[in-house]
Amino acid sequence: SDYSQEPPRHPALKINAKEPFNAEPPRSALTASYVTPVDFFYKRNHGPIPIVDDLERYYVDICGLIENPKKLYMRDIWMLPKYSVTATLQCAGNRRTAMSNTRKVRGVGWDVSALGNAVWAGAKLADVLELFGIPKFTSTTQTGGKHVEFVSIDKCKEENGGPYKASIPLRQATNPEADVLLAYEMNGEPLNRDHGYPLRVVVPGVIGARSVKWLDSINIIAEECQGFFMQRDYKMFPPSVDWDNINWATRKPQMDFPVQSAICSLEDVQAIRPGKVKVSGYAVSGGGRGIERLDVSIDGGKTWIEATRFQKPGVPYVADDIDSDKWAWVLFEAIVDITNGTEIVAKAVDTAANVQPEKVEDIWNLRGILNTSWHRVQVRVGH
Ligand code: MTE
Ligand code: MO
Repeated sequence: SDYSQEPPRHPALKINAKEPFNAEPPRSALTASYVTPVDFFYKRNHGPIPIVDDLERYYVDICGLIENPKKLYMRDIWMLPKYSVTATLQCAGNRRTAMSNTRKVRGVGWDVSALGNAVWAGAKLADVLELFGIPKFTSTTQTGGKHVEFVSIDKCKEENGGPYKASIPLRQATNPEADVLLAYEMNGEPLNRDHGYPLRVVVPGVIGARSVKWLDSINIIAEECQGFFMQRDYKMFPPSVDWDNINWATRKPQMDFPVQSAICSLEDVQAIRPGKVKVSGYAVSGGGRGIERLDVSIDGGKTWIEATRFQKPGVPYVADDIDSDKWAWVLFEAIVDITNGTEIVAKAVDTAANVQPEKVEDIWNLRGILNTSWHRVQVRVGH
């Protein structure tokens, strides 16, 4: 593969793998703002970054089980109503390094910053599909059935040099409320190359792997996508399954993200001065569920206090409120008094009362995905 034409990247990013390029921002930079600057947004790739240089000639093939397969040009997409959706994208491998530290897993190592919150803008996939005669979802018209496959331009070794691909159920794709976008903007600017220029899918509330970048075609299919990243990766297995007894067919591709949080104001082992310490970070859940509560402990999880939560400065965050961004993370903050070395812990509760699991061992899986265990940091006090 050819990595000679990669785009420039911010030098502050921590590089977890160089080719393909995988990098995340430092913790402190991650939660400095509600909307993550593009430069500091994690970059997760499986091959070289493709180059699309002629926007006039770029198109997406709409094909598969439809009456009139056709090319969709950028000008067709620009003609559709433009929607802005503030959504957090999180890699299923976020916090993998911590899972691997208890028992080795396979995959790129990530600290707690393999996620970011952006304002994505573009056309709704439901509007695009309607152009091709596929009606919008209403709860009585469709159950189960077909899938919508997204195929990229890039080439990756897991697909034997073929493109990255993934699918979502047609029900979700045609439901305007699911806010699935064909996005051409990120934070008010055209997408940059790293994040999918000129067009990517954004599937809010779902693991990042389904938000296919550099879109080449949209395929309406009868069964879910049979690609590597759907069938032999990004599936959650129990701790008893290892590489010698794995049967990929027994599990579904992971879609919604479970409830997650992490402390970003402190490193995993942090030296501090005694006194007031700021404990801040992010909390986010999948499926459009809000964050009901964020608990902080300064005694390793014996006792807890509630942190304050916010999205926009000055606007009180109310989980699942009409004015909150349902697909976006919530930032949290608690000021605590620390006199001696201890373990500080964060755990979130979403609006379905899902709680992060206490121990990473209980959710250990061979691919090291969905490490949503309580986030713990050790503080050492120096006088
Ligand atoms: N799309 C393509 N075409 N190729 C990829 O390697 N990686 C996926 C997804 N879409 C990927 C892709 C994964 S695993 C994640 S987590 C997100 O893109 C990362 O998006 P980002 O790099 O914009 O943060
Ligand atoms: Mo990912």
